[in-house]
Amino acid sequence: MQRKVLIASGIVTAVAGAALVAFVLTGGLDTTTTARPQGTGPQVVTVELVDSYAWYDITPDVIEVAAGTELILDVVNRASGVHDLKIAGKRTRLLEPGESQRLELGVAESVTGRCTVGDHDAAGMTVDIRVV
Ligand SMILES: [Cu+2]
Repeated sequence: MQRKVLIASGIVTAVAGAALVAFVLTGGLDTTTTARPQGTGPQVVTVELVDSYAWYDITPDVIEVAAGTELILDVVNRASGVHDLKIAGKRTRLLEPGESQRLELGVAESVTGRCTVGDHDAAGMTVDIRVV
C-alpha cells in the first residue's frame, strides 16, 4: 500500500517537474503579441522593453502595418536592466529603467529590431515590423 503511494507521488513529481521545465523553455508567461496600427498618417506604437528572471522580451513582438505607413516607435524601458533598440538603421541610446525614446522610422519596411546589449536578442529581445 505504502509502495503504491510512493510510486504515485513519484509520478506526480515527475509530471510537475516536466511541466515546469516546458514552461521555462517556452518562455514562461511570454506570449507573442502583435500590434496592427491602422489609419491614415503616421502611426505611433509604444514598444516596451521588458525582462524578468525568466525571460527577455520586446512587446509587441510583431508590428504589422500597411504598405506606405509611416511608423514612429515610442520605446519604453519597463525592465530592471539597461536596454536599447536598434531597428531600420535607427537606434535608441542605452535606456535606463523607466526611460524612453522616440524613434521616427519613416515609411515602414519589413525588418527585425533588436536590443544590442549582450545576447539579449537571442534571449527574446527582438521585434519584427511586417509590411502586409
Ligand atoms: Cu536588452
